[in-house]
Amino acid sequence: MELDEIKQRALAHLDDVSDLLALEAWRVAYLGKKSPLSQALRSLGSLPLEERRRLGAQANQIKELLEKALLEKEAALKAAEVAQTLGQEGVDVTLPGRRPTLGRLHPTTQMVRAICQVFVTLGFQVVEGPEVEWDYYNFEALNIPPDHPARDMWDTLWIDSPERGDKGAMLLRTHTSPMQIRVMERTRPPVRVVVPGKCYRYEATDATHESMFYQIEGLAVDKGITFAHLKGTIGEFARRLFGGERKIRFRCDYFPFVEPGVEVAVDCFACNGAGCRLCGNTGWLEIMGAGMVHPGVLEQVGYDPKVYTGFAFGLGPERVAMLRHGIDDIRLFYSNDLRFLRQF
Ligand code: YSA
Repeated sequence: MELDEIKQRALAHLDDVSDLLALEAWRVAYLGKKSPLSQALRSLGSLPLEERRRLGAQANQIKELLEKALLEKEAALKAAEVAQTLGQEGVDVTLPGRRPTLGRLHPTTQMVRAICQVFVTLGFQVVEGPEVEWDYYNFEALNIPPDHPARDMWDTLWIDSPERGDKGAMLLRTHTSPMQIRVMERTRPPVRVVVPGKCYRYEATDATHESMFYQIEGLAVDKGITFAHLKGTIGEFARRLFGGERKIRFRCDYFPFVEPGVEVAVDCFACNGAGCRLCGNTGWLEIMGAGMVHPGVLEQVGYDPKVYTGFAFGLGPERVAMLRHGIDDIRLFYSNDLRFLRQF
């Protein structure tokens, strides 16, 4: 077969090739060892020199051309195959992308972080502690011995544990105050910590009570700490969280681990103290319990109460978030209703 004829046939046949399998057959037929082109190249040796040169150059040119045509055809067939697969799967690459769903922090977490951040700027460290506690830390070391009537203030979930040791029974902590003891046991003054964390109480839920909720504890102990430091710190905290003009009210309250003990309220930021729905027409919003650390508590951890004094406080971040956002039922925080959670 003439070289030119080989070229014409190969190119004509390549036009009819419609898949990769047929393309491989074409390659074997026109570029393989037994192809007319390879045979022609092999037979060149028997020709006179002049003719060998001319036909050799022509045969190599045709080989290069066919190899190039093979690569182009292969690329075209592969592209067509991809396009067909996408078409079968119904992928329309011209559609706009789907927006990924972004998560967000739970409103309680946002509130806990905002409150801790204020105290961090006031020089407090953030520490965390166990939710499963010993009676000793939750009650005894906080001046609440067994059978003390003050235990009724905290309806407790007890844990049936074989381990008892010298720290008494195991329980789910009812407040974050046990961390006051744990922190003082392992540090020497000065102490300045805030402790966020979950607490548990065996109580019926209602619009302002959950059986699992958060508290943030604060503790400052050093030489010369007075009630004025407590007032100044809480006042600054309230102004930073609720706005610059807030007034603070302290009224006597009872907690066995402080002396004196107080309940702290800020004037209502919604009505500026005039009285409204948010503050129940009192003009005040209660935000925490607080007081000067009881000398008995200091003695319990080996601090000399004649040398060191301190203040402590405990607040509920859900209640603060309720005040801030006008939420009227604490149960909304933990009932996993996305319509509620997506608002924050
Ligand atoms: C008091 C004096 C201190 O020197 C230090 C801490 C304290 C607070 C004390 N440990 C305590 O637990 N007091 S408390 O029982 O009144 O709770 C404090 C706050 O926790 C409440 O003001 C409220 O915001 C929140 N809280 C209590 N029980 C709750 C609750 N939040 C939701 N559901 C409940 N069941």
